[in-house]
Amino acid sequence: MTDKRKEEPQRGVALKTRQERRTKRPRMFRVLLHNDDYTPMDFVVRLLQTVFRHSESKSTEIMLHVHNKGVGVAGVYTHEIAETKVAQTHMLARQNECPLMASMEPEDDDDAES
Ligand code: TYC
Repeated sequence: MTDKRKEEPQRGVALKTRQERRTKRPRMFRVLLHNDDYTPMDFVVRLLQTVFRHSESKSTEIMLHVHNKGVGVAGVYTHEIAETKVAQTHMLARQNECPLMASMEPEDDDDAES
């Protein structure tokens, strides 16, 4: 069992399987909005419309969820797009002197790239 020659072919098979899945399914990230006491509700609704491309009613729904629960999902994107949305959120918030915070977290997906 400790013989390296017996383990190596198994590693090769495992790598090939992961590579096939990786091209099919990139890892996805939730962009989260966090509640605070100072950012105006209408600013959050406009941000959800402009940065996250939601309708006005969906934006209001998400904003109220964050307001009531403390955190909520603004959208789900690949890593680079999610990073850009977080940065755009922080830039717009700071320009308007709002403390609004966004963050990102990976979706649970065993088949996605690590
Ligand atoms: N709690 C804020 C208020 O009462 C509204 C708000 C909603 C702020 C969502 C941030 O991510 C947020 N004005």
